[in-house]
Amino acid sequence: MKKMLVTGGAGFIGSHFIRYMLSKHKDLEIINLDKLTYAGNLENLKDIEKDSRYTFIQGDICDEHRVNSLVQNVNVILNFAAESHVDRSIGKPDDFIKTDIYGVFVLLEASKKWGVERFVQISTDEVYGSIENGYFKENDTLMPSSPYAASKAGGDRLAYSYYVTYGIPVVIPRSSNNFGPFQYPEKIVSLFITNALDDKKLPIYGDGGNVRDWLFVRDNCEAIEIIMERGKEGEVYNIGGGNERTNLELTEFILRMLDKPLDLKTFVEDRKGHDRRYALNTDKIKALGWKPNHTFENAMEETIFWYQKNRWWWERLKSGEFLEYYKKHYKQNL
Ligand code: NAD
Ligand code: TDX
Repeated sequence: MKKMLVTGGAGFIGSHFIRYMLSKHKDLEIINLDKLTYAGNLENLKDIEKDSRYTFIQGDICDEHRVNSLVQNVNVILNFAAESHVDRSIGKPDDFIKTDIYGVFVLLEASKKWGVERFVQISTDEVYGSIENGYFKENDTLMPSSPYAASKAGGDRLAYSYYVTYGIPVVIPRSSNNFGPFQYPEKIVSLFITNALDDKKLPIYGDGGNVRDWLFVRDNCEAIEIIMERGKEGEVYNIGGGNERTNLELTEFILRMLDKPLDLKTFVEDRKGHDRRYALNTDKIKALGWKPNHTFENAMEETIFWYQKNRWWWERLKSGEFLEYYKKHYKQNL
């Protein structure tokens, strides 16, 4: 029986990955180690919390003792745990450096001590920085432009160095922007859908011409599994949905789908160091047999429908800590 340690499994992508793996494989045990920061939410996994193959442990990936006690009993590690929001990293980078770099170091050291069959370090397209034209390939130069992206680049390359130096069987998926159910409502898709549902303004940074390549979260989970199973040790794999949209196009798409007035959109001060465009060449992961199974339109429709039907999930999150952060972050009164 395969035993996996999934870190950050109470967050957005990690929770989808755990659900996906448990539904696909019978002979699997998953331990979810999550600190439960503001972004960690056990309600994301309510449907599987009683599954005997699943164990949740609250803890920090920077905690060497906790990590070692778990790593000695697993075959595979998937590190999803991270501080993940660019805007928060601009305001206060401290926790990004701790979790996204030092936390990776603690996990790698434990892997070196106890041995693992696979170490999957979840990275991001943001490590490349911005590209005006063309597509980034896996061996292109990394030019991260936010403290978030730089800390992720640190974790990504640290994992690689443990492959080169100590032979740790590392693989590194770098995916584009994910969207789907259970995404903390601070990221553009979940924030804008939930704001629109409440007839609140949708704050577009700058001129709205920044481009992101949208990937449905379940397609990402399938790609991560393929990379874990078939990826070559020490290698990076880009994962992109092939759905480039400007933020303005995305915003208007959401408003139209919800039959809401287009004047809910409002232009606000630009993000500092705002990357103009992310775009990935995905030939390498496609050569492993992956392709996205969802169209942008169908996946977005499913996502919007989910937020419409699950107010219980996001209404609580948009009060308390979120409201404080939101008021501080947006100088404009939206
Ligand atoms: P998220 O913010 O929704 O979840 C992060 C999870 O990590 C939370 O459950 C949080 O409690 C946990 N966590 C944070 N610090 C921790 C620590 N020190 N120890 C243990 N747990 C900790 O993030 P997400 O959007 O699900 O992203 C997951 C991973 O995928 C991250 O590594 C992120 O960099 C990467 N990624 C995300 C996207 C995206 O579009 N969301 C795209 C590419 C890559
Ligand atoms: O209110 C907003 N208004 C706005 O115009 C927010 C929250 C965002 N934006 C813009 C900024 C970006 O151009 O929308 C775009 C997407 O922003 P985010 O949802 O914050 O995502 P991004 O910064 O692109 O990073 C995401 O994708 C890569 C994830 O948060 C990262 O964890 C991942 O690595």
